[in-house]
Amino acid sequence: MSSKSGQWCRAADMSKCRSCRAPAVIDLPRHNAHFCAEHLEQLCRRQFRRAVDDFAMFSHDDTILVAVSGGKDSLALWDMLATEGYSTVGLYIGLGIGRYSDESHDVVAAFAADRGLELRTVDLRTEHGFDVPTAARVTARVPCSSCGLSKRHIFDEVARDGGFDVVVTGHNLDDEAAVLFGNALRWDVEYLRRQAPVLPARGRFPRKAKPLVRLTEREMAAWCVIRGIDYVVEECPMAIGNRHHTYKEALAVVEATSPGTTAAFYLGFLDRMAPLLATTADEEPVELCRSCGAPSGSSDGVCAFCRLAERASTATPVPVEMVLSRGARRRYIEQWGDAPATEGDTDGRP
Ligand code: Q46
Ligand code: ZN
Ligand code: ZN
Repeated sequence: MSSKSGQWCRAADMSKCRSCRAPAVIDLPRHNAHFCAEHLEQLCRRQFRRAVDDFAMFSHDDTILVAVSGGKDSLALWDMLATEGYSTVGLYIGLGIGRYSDESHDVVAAFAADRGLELRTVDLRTEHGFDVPTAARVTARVPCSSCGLSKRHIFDEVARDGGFDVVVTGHNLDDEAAVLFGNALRWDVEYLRRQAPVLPARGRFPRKAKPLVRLTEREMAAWCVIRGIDYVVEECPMAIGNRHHTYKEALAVVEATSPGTTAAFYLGFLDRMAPLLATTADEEPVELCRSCGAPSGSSDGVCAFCRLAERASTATPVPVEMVLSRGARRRYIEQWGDAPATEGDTDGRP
């Protein structure tokens, strides 16, 4: 199911690279230019370095934990970091999202083995007794809610236990612009305030950084093709129909008629709005979880992840097909093959 996509290459046949006049492989309307493979790679590296430097994300002395999902962004990020000489270890979290998760793990493991990179894997079901579909059913909330909570908890825990200086994720410009759009639509000031490309370490929470914030989804897909990176093209089946998706699509409509709007929206926010929202550093919750030792911030002394694990690990495992809406399940079966017998159509998100 994984493959290198050719869809990124929509350069006009006779177009020339802006830098060297060789035949172009990609057009980038936001730069009003075409690029050959070599100069696209240079552009991506420049944007990556600029983000790392501008936001003081990390240095070559730091040990970096790279959250890898098997998608193009996180693998491109790991490739960039490794080829720029940073000290990295990959972290893959097995979320238990059916064949999508199985395939993602295989792709990440092959990427690491081919390049001699160290990969750590944490499997939710094996190590914490539950998976994302089961958590979604038990909590009766959208799957991304317990998934996000679990991923954040495990990133923090592995970084803390392993003595890593920073956790990096592959969020790109389109992702961050879509999140910003959603936060602005709700005027969620607290989320807006924390929407920074780097969050400093706070007590037992490690530093977090997003080095791809100046690069788009399409640029990252092109990077993977140029660099020979095999990645999982299919999206997480549980992403279908979520709000993040809708915001991305809305921005894509604007971007199509007015190239560069997405970058101006997000980078302008960082430049002009974020400084106005900045306040003093967040206080770390004083209470530590009595189950896992992580900062809990809750009065009963148990963190949200441990509360979730306690509930979900005693429930009967639920296969992913049973928590997808009818449309998402149809797509899942088209992409990943027929589903086992299910208990009926949930026809809607849990
Ligand atoms: S993996 Fe998890 Fe994403 Fe799938 S369930 Fe939602 S949050 S969409 S990045
Ligand atoms: Zn060129
Ligand atoms: Zn805990």
